[in-house]
Amino acid sequence: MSKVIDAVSAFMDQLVAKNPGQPEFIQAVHEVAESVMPIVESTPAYRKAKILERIAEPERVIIFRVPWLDDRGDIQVNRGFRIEMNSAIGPYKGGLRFHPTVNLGLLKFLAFEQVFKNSLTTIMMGGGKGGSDFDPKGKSDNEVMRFCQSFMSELFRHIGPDTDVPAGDIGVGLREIGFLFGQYKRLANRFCGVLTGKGLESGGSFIRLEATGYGTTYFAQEMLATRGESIKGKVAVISGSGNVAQYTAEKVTQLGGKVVTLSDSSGTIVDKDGIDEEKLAWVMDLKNVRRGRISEYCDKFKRAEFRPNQRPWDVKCDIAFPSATQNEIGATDARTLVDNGCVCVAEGANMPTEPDGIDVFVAAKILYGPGKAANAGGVAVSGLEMAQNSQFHQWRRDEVDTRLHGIMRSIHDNCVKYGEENGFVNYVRGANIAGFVKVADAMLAQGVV
Ligand code: NDP
Ligand code: 2IT
Repeated sequence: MSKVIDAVSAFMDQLVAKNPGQPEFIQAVHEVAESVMPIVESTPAYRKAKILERIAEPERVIIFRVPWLDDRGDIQVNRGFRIEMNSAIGPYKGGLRFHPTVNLGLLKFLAFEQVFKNSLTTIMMGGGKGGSDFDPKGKSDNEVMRFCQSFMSELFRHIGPDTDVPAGDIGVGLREIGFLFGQYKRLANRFCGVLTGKGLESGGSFIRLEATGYGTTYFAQEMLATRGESIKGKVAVISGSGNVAQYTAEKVTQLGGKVVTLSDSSGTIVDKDGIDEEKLAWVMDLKNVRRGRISEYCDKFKRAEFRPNQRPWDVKCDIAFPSATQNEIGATDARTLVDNGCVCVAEGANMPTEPDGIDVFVAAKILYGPGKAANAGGVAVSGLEMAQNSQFHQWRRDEVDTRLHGIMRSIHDNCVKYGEENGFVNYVRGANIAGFVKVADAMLAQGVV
């Protein structure tokens, strides 16, 4: 065991020295390295081929200037990125994030996570991520369009349906993908599956909009089933109020659970009566059409309470669905959740729990589904969208939903296969090992590239 610990720390020392100022990337790699090092150490071929060292180094990073004109006619300058992390098992695949906090290290963490997540889906997709420090909040539709057109004017030469296929993430939804696709098509003179998450009328797939939230809920269902439990009658807290949060709330409610919170970066709304279908429809209009703030919920639904600058983790629940952003659950929050009786955490967001928080969940032996397994439904349906686009054919809604459900079950089975230890499933280890082995074997087969 101490040999493995030494190997992890030697590997991490090199990684830290090579990647200064990238704390999220270091955090994400450390978690995977801890899980897979026993396998790397006991597989001479992996060690000799420097699989771990290569997997932590992006194949290619593209950084570019994105100038655009705001509504006053002033010039704005943002920075664009695309991290092409790993193409061993398929074309680079992963979302674009538009948020002021975006930088190289943040996107490298997301691209790194994406490699293992995509591997878990069983679809042929490598890992990538991109985005910009552009903030769509408070911008007009025309400003967002001009930004997207400028962003794509550079990105288009690097992507393609068999090369690199971006999609949405924080700040990039249907509207942005529409503008990005329009500009790609104009520049490349090709209608193809170069982006996923497109509108249904532009070659998108049924269920892609819902996929991450639905998939995370299906994953929670699978975890609960291992203990003879279900979502019916359970109280759920959800953070965020964007795409993932909304469709998690929808599916949890459909399955008989009661959702009592949503949040955004300004605070949390608590509705002890439950955010039912009707209230959720109002939230979707608020967030997706009127682009308002979640606090407005309490002006409309008077029995609900707004807690400014707070996260939902101290609200008593059975299940938690962190669905906003990275590092939103610390050790104290994790302890509060466990102490209040939370039995299941399914991560819709990427890396929402800090390492100390994960330790709390694992030590308490609750059902803890890490993002790269639990939220893989989004990219899985992106993979299905690519398959449909390559056939110029659209599958039915129920057909895609059935496939999504099947994929989430198989990811869960794989986590159990690799993560079971003395009757307890460590989903972190399970997801990391299952995701890693497939990519590592493909890299071995492809030689030193
Ligand atoms: P959206 O942009 O639709 O929504 C993001 C939500 O999270 C908003 O409510 C936003 O609040 C909140 N949020 C964002 N940043 C912060 C922050 N720094 N602090 C507090 N709240 C914040 O994004 P998505 O729903 O698509 O993404 C949510 C999470 O899910 C991300 O971690 C993303 O990587 C992950 N994910 C998304 C997938 C997808 O298909 N879209 C697939 C898999 C994972 P505010 O409006 O105030 O910023
Ligand atoms: O983090 C993610 O998996 C996503 N944002 C979705 C990626 C995709 O290509 O659909």
